[in-house]
Amino acid sequence: MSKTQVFPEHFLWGGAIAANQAEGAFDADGKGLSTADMVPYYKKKDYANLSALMHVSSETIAEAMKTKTAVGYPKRYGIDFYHHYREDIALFAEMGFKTFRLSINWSRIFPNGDDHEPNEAGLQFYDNVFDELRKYGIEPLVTLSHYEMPMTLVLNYGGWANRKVISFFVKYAETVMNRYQDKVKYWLTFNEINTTIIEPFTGGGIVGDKEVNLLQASYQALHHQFVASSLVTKRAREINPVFQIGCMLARMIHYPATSSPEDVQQAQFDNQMNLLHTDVQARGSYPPIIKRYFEEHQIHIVKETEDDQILKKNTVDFISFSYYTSLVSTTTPEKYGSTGGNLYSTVKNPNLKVTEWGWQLDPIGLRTVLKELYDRYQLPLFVVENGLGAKDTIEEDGSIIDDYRIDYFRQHIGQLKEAILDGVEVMGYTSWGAIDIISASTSEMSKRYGFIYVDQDDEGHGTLNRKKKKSFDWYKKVIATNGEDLA
Ligand code: BGP
Repeated sequence: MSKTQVFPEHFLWGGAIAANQAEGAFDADGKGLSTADMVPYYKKKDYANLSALMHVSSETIAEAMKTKTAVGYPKRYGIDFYHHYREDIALFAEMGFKTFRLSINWSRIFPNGDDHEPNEAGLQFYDNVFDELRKYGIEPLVTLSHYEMPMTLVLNYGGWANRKVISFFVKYAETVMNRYQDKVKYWLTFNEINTTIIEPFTGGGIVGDKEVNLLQASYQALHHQFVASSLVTKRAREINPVFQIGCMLARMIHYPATSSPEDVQQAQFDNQMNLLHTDVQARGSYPPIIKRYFEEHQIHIVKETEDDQILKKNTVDFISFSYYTSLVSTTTPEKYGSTGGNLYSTVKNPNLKVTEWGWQLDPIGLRTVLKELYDRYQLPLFVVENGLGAKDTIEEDGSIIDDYRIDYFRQHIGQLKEAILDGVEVMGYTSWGAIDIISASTSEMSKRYGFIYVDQDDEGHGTLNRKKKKSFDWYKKVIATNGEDLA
């Protein structure tokens, strides 16, 4: 290592996608319908109320279950990664990716979730993808659950609120971990597991209008996911001790709106309720604060006697998280305006600019989050989502000059570097949306994240042709210099 090298020798540079936002082929080769296939494209959008955009009611589900085509359901067609993966992976390899984060779509492997046997065609697809990645020496980073729960488990069992789903998930995880044990080393259990509380249908297959007490059902579902995640961690170590298992949190760091003790206390509480998830998965037990919160909200978690031991004995090897923006806490929200921010709204931070989608731009927040997570858990960290959703335009000469995206990454990778200099152990960095894909919250295509442009509009029209943006070569250079040259 030369004296100036800040990033570790084998730092895992790369990019990320999710099956439901990229693959398409929603009903191909035996795949069943997943929760993501229920989400229609809403023409009218309130960006300050993201969960409404992801919200799915019983009526929406009934309509979607009757609809046999992909028209109007962007997550059913994605960017057709299912048929383009060789071309796309070749582009990732051209950028020099060391790793590529993707999810396995649970409903491609067990179409109904409770099937006795897995769907061989689904298993074969991911064999092909992993073989393609390894052809270029790209290490897969696999998310087992990224908002792709089989709909049968929602309709017939009530989603994750039903404890039976634990066994179905463990069986799915065992199947793929056994199948790909020589091709995949890095595994994440639940993407942004805190989504189960923020958007219960997306995160936990809970249909809001079917639940008498949605908060109770959501925390019960979350408990089952914690147990499932721990059982999968246990099985992973039995299957192949080489495996590295990580949890995955949407780290929503909250700043106090003012130095008033009330605002500081509110921010501390909001941060504790977010870090609750990594507390359980990295420390092995619920934090003390949860007892009062559950009592005050009449939440009673039904546990089996062995649950606490399962959580305690099977904690993760590393902590991964998404970081896009920082949020603000206050006891007097009416004093401030509100804006969006990955998954839910927040009050405006007057010190920060916002993206076209109202997400606050806070690169320094990434350093703050990295230092705080490392202080709290002393486990290796992995930034598995960070990126800028923006409108890209194609110039006369066909080029796409996304300097704004380069700037976003330059600043955030710069703060990642600061955190490493601060002594934080970071395994890797996978930018969100290695390639333009369907937006999770809005189902838009126009909210573009990729280094690679995909010709498709919000209504699903386009050639699907891929085209390098200016940021493609910039990121290629960052990786080639192991993070030294961010110019
Ligand atoms: C996270 C999801 C990703 C990704 C990202 C960007 O919540 O884990 O799937 O979509 O958000 O959000 P969006 O696509 O809504 O802009």
